[in-house]
Amino acid sequence: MRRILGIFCCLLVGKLQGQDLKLWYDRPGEKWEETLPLGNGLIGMMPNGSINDESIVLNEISMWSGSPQDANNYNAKSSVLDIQRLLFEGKNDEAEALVNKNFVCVGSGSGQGNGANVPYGSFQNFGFMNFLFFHEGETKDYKRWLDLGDATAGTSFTNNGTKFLREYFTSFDNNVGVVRLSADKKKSIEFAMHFYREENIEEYKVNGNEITISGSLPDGKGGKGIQFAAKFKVLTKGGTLMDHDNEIIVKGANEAIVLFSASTSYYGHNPKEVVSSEIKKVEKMNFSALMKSHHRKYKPLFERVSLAITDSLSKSDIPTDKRLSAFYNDPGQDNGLATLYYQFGRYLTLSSSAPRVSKALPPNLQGLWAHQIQTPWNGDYHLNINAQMNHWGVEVNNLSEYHKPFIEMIKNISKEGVKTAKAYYDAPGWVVYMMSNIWGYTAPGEHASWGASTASGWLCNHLWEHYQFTKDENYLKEIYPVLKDAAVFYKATMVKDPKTGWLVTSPSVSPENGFKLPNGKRAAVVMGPTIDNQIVRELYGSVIAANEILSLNDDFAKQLEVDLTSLPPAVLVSKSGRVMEWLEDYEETEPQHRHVSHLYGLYPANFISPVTSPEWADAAKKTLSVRGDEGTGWSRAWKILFWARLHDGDHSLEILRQLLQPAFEQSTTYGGAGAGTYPNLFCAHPPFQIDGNFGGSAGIAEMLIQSHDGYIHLLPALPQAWKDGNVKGFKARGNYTVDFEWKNGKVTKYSVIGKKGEKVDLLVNGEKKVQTL
Ligand code: FUC
Repeated sequence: MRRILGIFCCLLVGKLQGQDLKLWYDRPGEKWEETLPLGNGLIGMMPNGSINDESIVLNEISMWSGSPQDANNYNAKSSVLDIQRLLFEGKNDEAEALVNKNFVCVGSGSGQGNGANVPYGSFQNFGFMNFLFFHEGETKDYKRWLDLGDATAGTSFTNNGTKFLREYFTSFDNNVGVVRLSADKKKSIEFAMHFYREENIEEYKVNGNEITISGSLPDGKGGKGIQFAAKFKVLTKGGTLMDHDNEIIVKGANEAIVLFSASTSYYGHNPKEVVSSEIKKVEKMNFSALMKSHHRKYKPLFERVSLAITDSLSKSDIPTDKRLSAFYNDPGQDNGLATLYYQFGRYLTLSSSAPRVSKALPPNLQGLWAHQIQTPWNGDYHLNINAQMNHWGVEVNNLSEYHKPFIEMIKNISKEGVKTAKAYYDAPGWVVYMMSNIWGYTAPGEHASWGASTASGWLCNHLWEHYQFTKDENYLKEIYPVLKDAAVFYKATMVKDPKTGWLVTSPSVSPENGFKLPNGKRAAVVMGPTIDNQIVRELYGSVIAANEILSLNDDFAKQLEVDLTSLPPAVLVSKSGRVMEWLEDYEETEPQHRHVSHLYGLYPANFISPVTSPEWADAAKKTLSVRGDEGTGWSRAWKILFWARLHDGDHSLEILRQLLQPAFEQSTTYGGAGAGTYPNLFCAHPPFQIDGNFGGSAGIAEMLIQSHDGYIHLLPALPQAWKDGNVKGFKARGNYTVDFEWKNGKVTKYSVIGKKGEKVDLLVNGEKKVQTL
């Protein structure tokens, strides 16, 4: 039994009005980063809205080249003692040379981030749905848009007095993409349409109103890997339709609908059969029935949360790209853009993963959108911040089931990672290093400086957080062995630092920063970087807590309690008053490095808090002031969360401004140049990387609600510019759903939904409250 608690139980129900949910533009998209993303978690479409050359980038999330590979170096374990000895002796540069020789992966690894044609593989573009139209003369009233409220996009314009409308969506009900072309005058729809893919098409058939294609991607070992297929069907009202070469040509129609379906053999089925049956299922449905069934599935998910920040200066009436510039110049002037960006993050979560199907994949570095064959960094699952950040918002944003594909991936990785633990340490348990792919890659990367940090502990943070938010004990039972075996690995491999007696990981790195040694040389390899100390502390704590909750009486948990007393403190403060990144107070090679790994304990973990550890919180502030507000897209997003946890909403808003800095750069930079947000609101690392979108959206939620300190804190980091607002449907740890309103920076109404009879602790307007539900 659940019931509503608190004041004003009927508060805010269904209050979606006041939300700003549209991205819109007054010209077609010229670059990919101006086109608008649609996706149902399996397939994606990005129309550019061009008047005569409409090109829709097509995607399918399992479009991966490569194949399973064992990249573990089974001789690595023979070097580990030497590496550890060199680290004990302070010879980090020599240790690093040995790591690079014997403690990295074997073979081609990730292909140095260009793995499309090696076994690691690359997530890649599916192809393009290209239209040629024949509009001549004057075009006016051009507009294209993406509506987050119903997950549809559109393009409209008037050409020679006729009003044209193109509508696009990827259905949340059936696995199809739909494009409708219509006009306000009969017989006006004329176009030629074809499919294009740069490589690996084996079959391309045009038959009347259908195009079917199929092919296979390289397995990276000289053979064929994933098979893919797609089908397009053009349905017209009036006019004529014919096929010609590789095209379908429509003339003088009143309306046309193009249906598209794509799939791959990744799911264990025959993609050709599947795409045919998907099209068959919908071809008899009319457009409005298709749209209705899409809305029926999408809207309840999206509408779980509404957020409005009152704003007399909203700029929703100017195109979104121009709006971005205006916000960058004055972030206090368009609160609507902050809420739009927040909901865009939720929209991207819904569009880039499909927990409703088995073998669903979590969003990769680009969600599920790609316009290239070789995507940057293989569009993979980077695990030293990126794939994690993709999921930071899912719980608080009331999309908990969207954690599941990632959790399933973690479970699979944990099976493969048993080999890696054996190969590198001859250890029990499982480990994964800093990247993975759909093939279950777990070995370290090709180079120590970025490839030698373990991620298994950090992944367990997700397993645990999902429990924290859902309180689902059956789920906890299911993942307990995965949590435990991650701890088994760390417990078996940590060494005693001879200087301090602390138990530490070795070798490792603080992603992906380096430091200057007393001998003047530079290195990255250490024992016990702060992030590892925090992650292991957190993991041991979760195993101990899970063991207690499930009454397992597992002896191993007792052993961890003992080991916990020998771990380094979660934070060591340097002479300069900052959180130390390593056990030694080294000087960083890059003081403004984009990774701020030593503040893992501030977010996502909870060791540094202005309430429970104010000195550490001060050290975190100093750390951030030296690190600076800028950085790559995702780095800026992380800093929104850091400042929110430090209860400084104005600083969070300042970083949101930096995150929304208009970006156009497509080539890779690392230092923050060109970073920010592209016209289509995709985050610019650069290049496009979706983690910053998810992190930014999670950051906005974190400014408004927090629940990691044992109570629900409303408005923990409210910027002055966000004076009034209301929210419905945030989730808090403990499986609570929280609605509230605020005026002049003070909460005026709130309600919490939870389990009847439970007591919930709250902090509202600086006052602690205990309420019984
Ligand atoms: C990590 C980061 C980079 C980039 C890459 C995909 O290695 O350090 O900035 O985001 O992942």
